[in-house]
Amino acid sequence: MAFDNLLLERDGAVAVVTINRPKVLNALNTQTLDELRRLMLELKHDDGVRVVLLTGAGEKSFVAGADINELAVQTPVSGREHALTGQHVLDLIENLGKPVIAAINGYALGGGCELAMACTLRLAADTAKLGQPEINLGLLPGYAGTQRMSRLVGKGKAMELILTGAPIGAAEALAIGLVNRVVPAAELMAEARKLAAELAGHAPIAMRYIIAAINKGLEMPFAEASVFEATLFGLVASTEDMREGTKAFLEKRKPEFKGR
Ligand code: CO8
Repeated sequence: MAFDNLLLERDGAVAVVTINRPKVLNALNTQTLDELRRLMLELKHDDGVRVVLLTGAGEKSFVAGADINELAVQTPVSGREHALTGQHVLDLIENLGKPVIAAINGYALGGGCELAMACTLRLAADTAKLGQPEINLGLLPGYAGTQRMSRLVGKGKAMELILTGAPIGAAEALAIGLVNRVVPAAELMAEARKLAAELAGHAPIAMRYIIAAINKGLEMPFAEASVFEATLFGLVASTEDMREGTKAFLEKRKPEFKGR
């Protein structure tokens, strides 16, 4: 599959995807969103890929938002379609069934912050800046950022970040739970690859069900979510990987998971 605005590198079971429009700080135009949709679908169904790492090209930016050139000429109908398309792509990433790690190498603003929030885990360079500046354009987040932000950092902080539009630094993002870890900028990709390789060694089916249990379970009443968790627990008990994991523990050796 050829892409104009994405780079793909395979590093063992890790797929490294780079959004590559550095001249516009990797802003997401319609074409890039569509390329992301197609590539993520491919990676979802590729059993050789156990973890996806997502970053932005260049030193300055992860993704500086939706492409404002397109927003400036949107109509009510195209705006709605654009928002729905973005939401669909981010849902796909959130529920890919394998961890997607965002390596936030600079600005993650607007749609870029929303994209990072749809990822399973977020590592940020200490130089990163995150925020939802849509209000400054007379807009609001349209890729479900109002919802993911409130769920990640709580309603009060979400209101503050989205109503003021003011970006925050990596240290504050860590303090409020918007990112999982902050590392020196020069070490970001090495740390992200290390985490990705660690997760790639885990049992893929168990990871898929953990992601489903948390993502889907959070949208259910607690009692139903607990039953859902128990069902996934029962399913995972049928896997070769469960037998390998428990056997390896008892034999005091490292397990080798096959995704079966
Ligand atoms: N879209 C298009 N171009 C962009 C964007 C963007 N989001 N961000 C930066 N660029 C371009 C600049 O226009 C500039 O282009 P040029 O060199 O041709 O002038 C180039 O990238 C470099 O940017 P700057 O010169 O501005 O770089 P600075 O270091 O001075 O500033 C900033 C960096 C602070 C990141 C600044 O570029 C900025 O504020 N960018 C816009 C950030 C923003 O507002 N993002 C939110 C966009 S709205 C959004 O994401 C909505 C998502 C939901 C949409 C729902 C569907 C309708």
